[in-house]
Amino acid sequence: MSIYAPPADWLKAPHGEEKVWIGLALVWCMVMTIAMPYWYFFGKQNSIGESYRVTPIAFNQRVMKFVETNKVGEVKGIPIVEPAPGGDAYLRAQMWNWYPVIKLRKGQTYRLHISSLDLQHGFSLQPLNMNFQILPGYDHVLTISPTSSGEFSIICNEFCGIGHHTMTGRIIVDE
Ligand SMILES: [Cu+2]
Repeated sequence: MSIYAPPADWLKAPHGEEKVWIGLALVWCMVMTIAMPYWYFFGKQNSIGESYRVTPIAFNQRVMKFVETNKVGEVKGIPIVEPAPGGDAYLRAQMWNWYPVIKLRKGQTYRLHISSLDLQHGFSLQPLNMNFQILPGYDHVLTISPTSSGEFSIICNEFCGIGHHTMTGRIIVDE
């Protein structure tokens, strides 16, 4: 409730340039509405993946087991973990790191499980521009087959607090 009533003629129908801007916005909305499914089916855009409910505690246990059984090295105290071709890999997001470093082989297929232990993070694989929302309570499963080798950086692209900018990880793809 306002302190005093607005003048009776405060609401006027759109006119002149206003109409043009509303029209442009409407046309753009329609273009984007069609473009989104188009990109999904024909544009080789991001997979929507699969997702399952999982508690942060249970997901963390799977990550630890994955690291324990598949560790092949270490970089700056973070384990490098290589899943079996065709197997499952686990990546954990939490303020403010990605754990562990995952090592894959080019041309092989893996199921990459990603979840968060605390709040929402954004998985962004560079320089490929693959982006996924990572939420606590959900196991996001991406079926991936690396098509090029090298080192790929993971950055968090959802602001997640004071250390957000330091939240980086790595995926290594061998020939
Ligand atoms: Cu984050």
